[in-house]
Amino acid sequence: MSATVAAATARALADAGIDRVFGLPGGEVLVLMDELRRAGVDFVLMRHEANAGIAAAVYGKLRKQPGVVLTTLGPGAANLMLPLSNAYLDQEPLLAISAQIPDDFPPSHTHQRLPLHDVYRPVTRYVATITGQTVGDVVPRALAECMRRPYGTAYLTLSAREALAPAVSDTLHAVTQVSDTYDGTTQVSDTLLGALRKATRPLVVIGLGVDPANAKRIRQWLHDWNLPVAVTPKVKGIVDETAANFVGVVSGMAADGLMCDALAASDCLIGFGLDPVEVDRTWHAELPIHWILEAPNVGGLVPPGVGLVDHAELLDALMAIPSPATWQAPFRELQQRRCDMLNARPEPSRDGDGGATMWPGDIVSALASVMPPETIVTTDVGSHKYLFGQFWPSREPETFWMSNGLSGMAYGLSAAIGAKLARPDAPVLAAVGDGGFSMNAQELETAERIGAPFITIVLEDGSYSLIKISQQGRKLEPYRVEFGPIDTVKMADACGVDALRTSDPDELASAARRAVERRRSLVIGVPVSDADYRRLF
Ligand SMILES: Cc1ncc(C[n+]2csc(CCOP(=O)(O)OP(=O)(O)O)c2C)c(N)n1
Repeated sequence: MSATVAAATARALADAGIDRVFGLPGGEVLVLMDELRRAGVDFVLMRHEANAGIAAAVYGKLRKQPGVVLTTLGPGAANLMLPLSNAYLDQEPLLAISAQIPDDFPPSHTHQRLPLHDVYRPVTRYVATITGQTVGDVVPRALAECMRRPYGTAYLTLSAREALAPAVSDTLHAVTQVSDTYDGTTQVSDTLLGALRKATRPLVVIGLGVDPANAKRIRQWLHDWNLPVAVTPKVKGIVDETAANFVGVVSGMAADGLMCDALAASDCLIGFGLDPVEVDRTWHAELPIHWILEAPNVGGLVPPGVGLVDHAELLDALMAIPSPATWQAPFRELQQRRCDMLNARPEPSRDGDGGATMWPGDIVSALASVMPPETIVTTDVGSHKYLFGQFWPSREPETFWMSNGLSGMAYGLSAAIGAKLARPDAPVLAAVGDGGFSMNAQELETAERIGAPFITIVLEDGSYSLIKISQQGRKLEPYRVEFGPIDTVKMADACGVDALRTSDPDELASAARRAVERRRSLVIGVPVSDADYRRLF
């Protein structure tokens, strides 16, 4: 007897090395869930499908395979828009599978029927229905499409009825990955050498299009040639940000004015894997950039006249020749001003209730002083993301995760769960605002239940402070950007997680150190003032 479609789907996922599927069930996916269990694929039960999709994508990207999220039809499937959009714009490999009404149900059966394929087609590169006829082809194809660079998304539906139908063949078709055609390395390195020979203020800007496997080569090349380097937020850690040649993080984080000055001051900008999907201004289209791309950028875009080049091959070729010129830290003064910003602590300020607040720079410095270099940091979206994005001193590749192509709130905590499952030995730290925390704090219970402990820092300012600051910047009336307090410590306590609140940097550092040593989850509420954030932007 041939296997059911559900069994063949589960087998295809297991055969592809998928060991965990994240999600939240409904009646229509129970058969598939059961087949996944039988195939040895764990189901990570979460509290919201959007959170499950985000955790899955981070888990997948860290494990060099697609993350998989499974939901029911209708409302569960509708909740997939955020994680699919995020993964699509942030180059994270994510396969979403949901149930759907069978195609041949009468048209009058409108209950929970949504045009899901049409809705998700624009944010995925592959959409298909799993049937007995297609299961052997569409599941491996969807997985392969997610892993084609830039990493992307796929969406499959499987009706509860079809799940029980026999699969026509258990033999799965192998899908060969589409390979990119590369330009000659020599041509690219000659052009680069020519440009660098004349440059007095070169700046290498590394972006999302680099493969973390090339981190060692990149570091070596930059070191050998003594080249100044900046990164975009999503590749923080590809170079050691405590190194002398590190200039800063470009594209919309704190100290952005300084970073834009650095870009404008450079006479030779090298966009190494630079993807404008992270850039919220237009300098990438206005300044002359030597693009060195290995794969197309999000949306399949490649700047006019630019060919693709194998980064590893190019870096090996560059390192074999001596630096074409010498540069004496041309951005030294700017680098100093960036450091000074973090330490420009004003008089201690008070929060709205007159309580003490902590200077945001001290939060970063206190945590950086105790967390080991392999710590994975995730952030949510808001002022705190700008702070950590610019100033967290990332030292190792793949240790910093934020939603930046989409910039969607409710990412940080879910991403921390995916990261901890993928890297159980690394400490994980989620930095979130009190607005974002209230969107998905319930996932703290998930983390406890599945044994994925991490530290959560909640920066409490009683507002959607980034939006408040934006209102102030446009000289608009303050309007509907402040909210009442929800007690962070009680929220954590309700989810079974230890918590404390402090405005003392030493107490913050020692609490974080203890949580790392004990391998326990801990939530730390830190009162901050949005006026302080403004000094950093
Ligand atoms: C899902 C989603 N909704 C709305 C926004 C717009 N937005 C960007 S930042 C922000 C404020 C976030 O507030 P909070 O989490 O408290 O962080 P803070 O800015 O105070 O650090 C909002 C509402 C968004 N990016 N994502």
